[in-house]
Amino acid sequence: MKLSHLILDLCVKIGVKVAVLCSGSRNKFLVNSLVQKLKVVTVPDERSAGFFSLGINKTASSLASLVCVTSGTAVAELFPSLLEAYYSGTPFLVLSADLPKRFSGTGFPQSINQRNFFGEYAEYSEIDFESKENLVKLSMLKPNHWNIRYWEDDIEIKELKFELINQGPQGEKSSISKIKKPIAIVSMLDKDLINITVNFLTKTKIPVLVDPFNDKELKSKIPSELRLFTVPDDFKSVLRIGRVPSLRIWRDLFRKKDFLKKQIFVCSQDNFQGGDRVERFLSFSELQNLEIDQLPIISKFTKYAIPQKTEHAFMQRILNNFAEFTFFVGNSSPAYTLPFLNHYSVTIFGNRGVNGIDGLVSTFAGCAYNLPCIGIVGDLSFLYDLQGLLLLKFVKKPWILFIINNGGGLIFDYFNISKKMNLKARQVLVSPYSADLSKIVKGFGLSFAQVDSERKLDKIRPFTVVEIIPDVKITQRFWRELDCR
Ligand SMILES: Cc1ncc(C[n+]2csc(CCOP(=O)(O)OP(=O)(O)O)c2C)c(N)n1
Repeated sequence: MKLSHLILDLCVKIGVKVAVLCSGSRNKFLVNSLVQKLKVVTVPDERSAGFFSLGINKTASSLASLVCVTSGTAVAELFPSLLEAYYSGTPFLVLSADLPKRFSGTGFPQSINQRNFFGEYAEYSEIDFESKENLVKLSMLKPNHWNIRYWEDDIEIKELKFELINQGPQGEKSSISKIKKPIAIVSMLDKDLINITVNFLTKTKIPVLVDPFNDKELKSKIPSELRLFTVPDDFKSVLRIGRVPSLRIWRDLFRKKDFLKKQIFVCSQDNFQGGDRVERFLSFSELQNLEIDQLPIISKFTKYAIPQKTEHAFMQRILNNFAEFTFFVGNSSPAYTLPFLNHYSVTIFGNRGVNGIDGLVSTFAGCAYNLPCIGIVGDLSFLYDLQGLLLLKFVKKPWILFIINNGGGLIFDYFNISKKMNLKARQVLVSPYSADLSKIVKGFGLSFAQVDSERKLDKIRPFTVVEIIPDVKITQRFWRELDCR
């Protein structure tokens, strides 16, 4: 059988359904085969393609798609999305075409050294038409890079050996039976861990900070009387359950001087500590027998009214109006705003592995390719990833993309901390720009709308890119009232 057919048959066998393709001359044999076996989405920019595939796999919770690229810088362009996949535990597979080994490092046109290109961030397999034995490895714990060496032609090959790796290094485990005055922070969990976690929290009544980037099944099952909105003063330990929290509160804990005295326990499906302290890892089965020594007092949460025309007000209205959709919320202000909203009845995805503002439109398009989806991103994030608009053309499921246009990276000027910066620094930090978002969107052949009041959101229908114009001054005042950094 031809090498490329063997590879693609294997991809189908492991559950891949979609190929996100960035064409080139060197990967043409793979293309020849993948068009026969998978649904194909094409985009010229590999960076965007990687994020699109990430979005598909994120919402599918499986390796539902792969990215196929040619050689050279094409491979390097995948680094950002691959890093995000690594840190967020999202399945990911790169098929790259390469030259015979003897060309590596010679400076031959459109070639780089692709061997183990992603280093520790990917499981590397080399498939070489000149080799008698080719072993393909698939890790369920980190991204996968299959580098395929061709020369002039696809070749006949008898077999590809395959190995599944699903046992990774485990974090330091210790048997703990009791924890003192804990608060819990619950972040993204795999589906099969939701009930264990909810039962544990309900039984032990530990007050819990719920990360908004979570499945609605988990969020809605956590009893509302246990939900924390701020951190109480009298806790002695933190039990972090799920992936590394995206909540700002998690980062801020490490800035508190007395936090050094607190104990941190981690119960997660991955092995990331999520901070600079030595932590103890618990398994989900250990959770069942954990005894709690006193609970902290749940701090009274003063209910605040969200002022109109703030980014918070727009986002709350979107969450309410489109509750039957899945959400993809971008990094920076949109992600920071979520914990201050009522987000408990919707599933929210994000790129919270490395919190980049790159690739957000493409990831959103990937999410929407799988599920009806609402996206909310900042204006700089939007401009960063215009290729994502090309991908939205492939999306048949209903989607709406909201861009919060506050005139740049306003996150750097919203919080109290910006008062410490001089005026010139504050001006350049926000990266001022001039661009007409309406013309950009229409140029891609997509419908566009602009809203400057929450009420106007009620008229918005799917398949539209919507520019939101919040009141920046009121939003800034509100952030500062909330006493955010
Ligand atoms: C790839 C990448 N580059 C730079 C940053 C640093 N960064 C964080 S937030 C931000 C500004 C984002 O602006 P925008 O998308 O408009 O959001 P908002 O102003 O609403 O917060 C930048 C540049 C980042 N997170 N990721």
